[in-house]
Amino acid sequence: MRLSSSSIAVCATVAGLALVGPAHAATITGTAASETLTGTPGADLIKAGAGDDIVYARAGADLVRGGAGEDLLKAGRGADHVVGGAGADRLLGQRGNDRLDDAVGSEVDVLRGGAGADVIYANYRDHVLAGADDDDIFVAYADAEMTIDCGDGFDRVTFNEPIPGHIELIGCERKRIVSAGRSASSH
Ligand SMILES: [Ca+2]
Ligand SMILES: [Ca+2]
Ligand SMILES: [Ca+2]
Repeated sequence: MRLSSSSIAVCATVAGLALVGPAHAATITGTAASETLTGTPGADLIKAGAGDDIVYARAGADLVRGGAGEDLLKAGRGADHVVGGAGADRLLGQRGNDRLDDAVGSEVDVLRGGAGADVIYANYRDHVLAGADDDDIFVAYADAEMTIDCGDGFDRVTFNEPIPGHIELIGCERKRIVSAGRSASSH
């Protein structure tokens, strides 16, 4: 997509009126079909919609929403926010301090933070690979065969229920359990 100065001005004006959030370099909205969407070097808002989509957000602090379907979401450089939505998704934060969200549904998602201090929300049997640097991982309702590889750095994992015995934790420096009315920590 080619960016014109007028499209940037329109986006900035809308964001200014709403007084929320940054202006987006581009807003890219997919269809219900499976498709490949590519962002700009700036901070984009990309909504893939239904279908099994592939998204390349490229550089910039992007917000990527996979929607329904089994999506592959590659956030590129920059501090990105990636939301998988329904379906067994693969979320790749890549470089930058990213936030990866896929703690919905019972599909097996793969969340890979990459370089940078990432914040990752997962659940069920998801596979989390936090990567380098200090990461924060939040787990809602872990189930059998969940694996969390915290990688390098001082990483913290917070569970909102007791950790099932069969969950695999690799290189996670701090584990914290927060359940209704009480909390416990281990190092
Ligand atoms: Ca789509
Ligand atoms: Ca971008
Ligand atoms: Ca999805």
